[in-house]
Amino acid sequence: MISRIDLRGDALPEGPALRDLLPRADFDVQAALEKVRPICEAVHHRGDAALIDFAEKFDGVRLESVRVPAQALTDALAALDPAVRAALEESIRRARLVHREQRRSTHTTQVVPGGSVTEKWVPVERVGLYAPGGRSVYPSSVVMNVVPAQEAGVESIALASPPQKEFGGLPHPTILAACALLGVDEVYAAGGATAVAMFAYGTESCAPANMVTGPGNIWVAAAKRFFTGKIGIDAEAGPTEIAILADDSADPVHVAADLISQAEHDPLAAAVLVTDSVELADAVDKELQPQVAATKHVEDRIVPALEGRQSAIVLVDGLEEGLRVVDAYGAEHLEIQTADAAAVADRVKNAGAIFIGPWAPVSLGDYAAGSNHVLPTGGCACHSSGLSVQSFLRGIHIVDYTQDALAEVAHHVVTLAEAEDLPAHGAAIKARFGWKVPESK
Ligand code: HSO
Ligand code: ZN
Repeated sequence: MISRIDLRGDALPEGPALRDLLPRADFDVQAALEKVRPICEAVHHRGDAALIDFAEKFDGVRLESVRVPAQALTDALAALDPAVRAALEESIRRARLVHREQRRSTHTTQVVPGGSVTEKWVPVERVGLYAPGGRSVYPSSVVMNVVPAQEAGVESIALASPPQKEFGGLPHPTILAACALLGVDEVYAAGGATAVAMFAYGTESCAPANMVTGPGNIWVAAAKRFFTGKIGIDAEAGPTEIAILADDSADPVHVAADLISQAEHDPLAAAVLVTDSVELADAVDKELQPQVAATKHVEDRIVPALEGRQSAIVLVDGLEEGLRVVDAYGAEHLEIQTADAAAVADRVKNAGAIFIGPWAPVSLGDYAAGSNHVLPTGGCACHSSGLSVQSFLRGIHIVDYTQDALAEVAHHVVTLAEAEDLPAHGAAIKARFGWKVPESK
């Protein structure tokens, strides 16, 4: 069901060459970009009317309005299964605990007497969050987007999610209920690229946002790329990934269950086991069959995900090689199921989130560890982090120098300006000192 890549024997290649040996999904955002361009342009020119037409075309329902009425949020919360409500509340509570501690405080560096630089952290003013619909209706993702934005102090938070035909054109009721629980009352029924365009340009009913975050399919990723440079985005989220670094101490039942858990998201989801134990590889292989047969979403998602070129069992010579492989891969989620897992995890350089040992499966992080589940995919963990309070903050430097403090460094500024052939830069200093460079003390 899952292919094998045998990297034992020869020394592992370095850098990108090693990455090329590892499995990864084709997720061609560039190709999707041309398809989303006319959608974005239509929203730009026709506003709400375009959103309503696209909802009819893509979601099969004619909307009366794009903005979700407040009553629909209240009703959705009232109708929410109490067990789901309790679980969401616990998820929110834990996420708040973690994200609250990510807040940053203003810091002043006294560079010289009379010269200081203060860094003040300012939240993004207005953020548009996207919660997918269709194959994935994830109220947990509403929590993971809203909590860091709120803890960062974002004042204006709006959320969009695709209209659902069976709910009269409203977004899915659990999405609405999650919004109500989190105190988000500005919600729109808009899906995919149309939602991103709505936030980027603004329409009659939705004010433009400074930033759009949230997971989504390739159309959402392409729309984010379309607007890069115009608005802030979190990341172009690709299909979900789990990598597990395991040795012969791992339980194959757990390993198989965890691989399947993320394969359940998408036929392009990636499940990668990296191990030096052929016995474990064989046992996991054997274990996959009955566990897959016993679950849901088998033919449409799990089997294609596990059989796809993005998933594999990678055999390595030992733990050192395993660490090199997982670092080269840069998984969205990385589980360490080895002896002394915490120490091994400490050595990992590239991963969106790391899950240590037998009692911290990715599913825990998806819902209720307190960690964020919006994480870098496609190897972006090598340079980016998951969603956090920091994602919604801007650090602004405030430069405050006295006349004496400027005089003291003026000659260096003028020298560098001349070295860069930018004499007007130097002149801006000299103009303050009778057009002369002050004597350095
Ligand atoms: N594993 C997904 C998030 C998710 N899982 C939502 C369940 N619901 C990406 O981190
Ligand atoms: Zn998940």
